[in-house]
Amino acid sequence: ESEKEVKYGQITELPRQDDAMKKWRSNRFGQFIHWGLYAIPGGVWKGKTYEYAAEFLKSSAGISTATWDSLQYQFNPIKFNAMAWAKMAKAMGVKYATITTKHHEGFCLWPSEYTDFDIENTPYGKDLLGEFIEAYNAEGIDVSLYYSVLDWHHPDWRYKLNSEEDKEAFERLKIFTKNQLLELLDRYPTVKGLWFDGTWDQCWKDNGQFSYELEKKLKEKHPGLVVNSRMRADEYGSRHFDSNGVLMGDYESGYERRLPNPWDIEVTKNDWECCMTIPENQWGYHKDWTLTHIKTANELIEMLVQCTSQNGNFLLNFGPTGEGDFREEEVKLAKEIGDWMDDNSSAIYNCGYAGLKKQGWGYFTQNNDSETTINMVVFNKPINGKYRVKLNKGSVIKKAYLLSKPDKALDLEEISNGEYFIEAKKVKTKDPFVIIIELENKD
Ligand code: JFZ
Repeated sequence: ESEKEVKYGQITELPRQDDAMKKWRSNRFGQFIHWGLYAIPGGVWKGKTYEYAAEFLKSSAGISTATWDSLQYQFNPIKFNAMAWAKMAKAMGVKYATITTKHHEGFCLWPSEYTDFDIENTPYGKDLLGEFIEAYNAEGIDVSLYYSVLDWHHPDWRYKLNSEEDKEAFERLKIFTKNQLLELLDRYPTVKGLWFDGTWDQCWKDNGQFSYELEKKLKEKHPGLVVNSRMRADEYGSRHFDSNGVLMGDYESGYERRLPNPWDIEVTKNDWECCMTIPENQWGYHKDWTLTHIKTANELIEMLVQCTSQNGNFLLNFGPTGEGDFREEEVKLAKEIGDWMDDNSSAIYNCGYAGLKKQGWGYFTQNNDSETTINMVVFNKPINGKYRVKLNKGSVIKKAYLLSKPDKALDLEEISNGEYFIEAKKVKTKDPFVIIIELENKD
């Protein structure tokens, strides 16, 4: 196959091996925060509930920009306590957080020099984003910033450029976008990454050179910066991956509310991140969570483990209320996940693909710094109480035990060369648990 010449494709050779990227990779578990004016109506407008994603209410309910924008004068999250949020995140076990600095509505959570549609011009008035970053960093949590290029508020935003006037408007929008991003990096120098969204517009796809130059500029200003593939298009309009299939940005961010096939090995070759909602499709706060299935802690933990087993990160979304606290359901899930992480996070942090064939009982993970210790995270107990493991050629199991009972060796049965049953019939827990196997090379 003939390769296309791509000028505005990948910038950094992947997978990145610098310290900032290694840290990003070792974090594995992150908290996504979607917070903006949409948290005030919470999916309900004039007594009517709109089932579609709450952060899209303006469009679902056909609300004019002027009316929507006036919500700014109601934004007053009196219950917001950045330190309490950070403590909750830390207790849940996340190592990073990504927060919406500006979603599609265009409202900015920081006092921006480039617009009045920002936190400064609300009853709250203070630099909310700054408080958030400071508190999370104080708990040892890395912060990345979500930024939507698509902007329903900005007069220069258009989906497609149909006229000279549109082109001029887009030139101004490019300057605005660049200014705001540089402003964010200037104001918040501890930021680790940028998470771009709203980049599916025709104008963005038609301007691959711009996103290329922007990625370059942002990285020059902020060494180590990690950006998602969603930021980018090449000069032919290919998104995420360039026209030759080469990943752009630093990691693949196309796994949105979905996971790869758990047996897929190709996906382990790139860095990637899955972002996930707790209900079916609500990112911003929605008042009514009875509309769809609400994922349980164990379902979410399984997603986190699966991502880890395939070298991916898991970014779990929370949608705080307009008052600035978290709904009960989110608080409870955070606690349940945190309790599990307290005992089992050694199978998550700094772990990745173990190089073994996935089995039906769950997922293998392996710490990046260990060659011989492998975690088996169990979600389905086999009826016979025996856990199948097939090793790669040349290695044998020296020992197997439960993470919770390291002193008690589990019985091993070698079925055939390199293929074993590990017996763990007496495990009573109803929650996912971890079996550790220690390997030895035969030669
Ligand atoms: C976008 C936003 O529209 C949404 O509100 C939320 O912020 C989410 C994280 O990102 O939604 C998307 C983005 C990408 C896809 C689908 C929905 N996609 O790639 O399929």
